[in-house]
Amino acid sequence: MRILFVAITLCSVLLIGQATPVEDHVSYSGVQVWTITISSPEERHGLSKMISHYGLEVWKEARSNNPKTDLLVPVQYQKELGLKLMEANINYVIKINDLQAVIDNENLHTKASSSNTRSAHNMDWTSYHRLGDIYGYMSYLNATYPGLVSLINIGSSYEKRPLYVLRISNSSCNATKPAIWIDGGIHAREWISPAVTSYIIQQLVEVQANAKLLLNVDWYIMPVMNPDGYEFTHVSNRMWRKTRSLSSLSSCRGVDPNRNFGYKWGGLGTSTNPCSDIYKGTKAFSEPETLLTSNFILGKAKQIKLYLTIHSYGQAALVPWGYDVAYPSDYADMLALAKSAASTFRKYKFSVGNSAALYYPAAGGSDDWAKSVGIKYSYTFELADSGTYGFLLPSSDILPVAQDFFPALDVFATKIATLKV
Ligand code: 0X9
Ligand code: ZN
Repeated sequence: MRILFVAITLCSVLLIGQATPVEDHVSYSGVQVWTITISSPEERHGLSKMISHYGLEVWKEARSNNPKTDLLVPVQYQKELGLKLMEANINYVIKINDLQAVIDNENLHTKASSSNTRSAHNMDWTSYHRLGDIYGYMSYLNATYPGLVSLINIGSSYEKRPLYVLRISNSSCNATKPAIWIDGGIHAREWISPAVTSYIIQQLVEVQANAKLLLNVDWYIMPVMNPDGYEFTHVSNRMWRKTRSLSSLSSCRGVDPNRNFGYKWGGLGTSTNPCSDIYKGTKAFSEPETLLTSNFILGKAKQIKLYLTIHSYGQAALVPWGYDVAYPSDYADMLALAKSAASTFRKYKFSVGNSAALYYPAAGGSDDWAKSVGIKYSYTFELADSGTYGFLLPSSDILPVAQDFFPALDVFATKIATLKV
């Protein structure tokens, strides 16, 4: 009896220990995604009042050429908000009935990393992978193709994860050819971005038919710029967007890395509230992720002629400036190249245009910063989809999205090859 009592006491101590992790797993059970269509400035005003009244999380804002807003509606507000929208004559549809169910179905084909101990890496493009698999694949390529690939550790994230850039080049000398930079995973929850960016790496390094893309151009590819946020979306909160830095002002964590770059920092479409998803941080480049990445790019700014950052969702190629509806003097060149790249897409149709006009003004973005330091061609690509699953694109869509995107790189490489370093 006494032994049993001790055993029960011990068990409960262990259980209590397990049940109080620092930050719990966030469940989205019953949370819905509504798409709301506004048809007048009055309706827009009414909707933004409702959003702030209920503190709703917006996935996508209505913009000039697209009057639709996607937002998350927790169970407790669904009835009341539905009535309010009906009273205000605002149209809405329930896009996702139970967000947690979609999250649970998103990545069904994941194989346990350890189940594949005999192969050299765990990467594939039929499931979304943890950071360890993506980094494991980059190390594998580095070891397997020493003449083609170099793995560059540019420093550490806030939580001390390495920040890796892969250089792909068939020339032994540094910086003789013009180069293309591609990054993914600035926003943690946009899983299709590291998936497509790592697919691009695979195609450039491992597919002989793509060797022509390396003839006149070097590539710098960083598939996960925000590794702390990315891991957090896998283990705790699937909808996390920001970095994971602690704030001295608040118990809310993280900075929006795409509001933290040092051009027009703190302007339109940014927040001073550490709890906001578009929090700009305490200063430009307050985050190690943005600071180290920007310093690396600056060190190669003469060589890098194209800056490409991969996000989701919305199927759009966004051309700077994004801090406001404003146009660089060579905007026509920038637009023409983006259009010709996007014209290669067969399955997913993209809109191409000025970032602030097509989406919304948002200052401190990486694309604007890259343009501001003299990289002539700088773009944000927002991959699929256009709103059905939003950030929760099923893993069976990775290959179709990646394969549709890849041919655009031929257009980019052809153009960049003509530019002098
Ligand atoms: O808001 C953003 O950071 C980007 N959209 S996302 O849905 N992936 O979050 C768009 C950024 C466009 N670029 C700038 N505004 N500079
Ligand atoms: Zn994004």
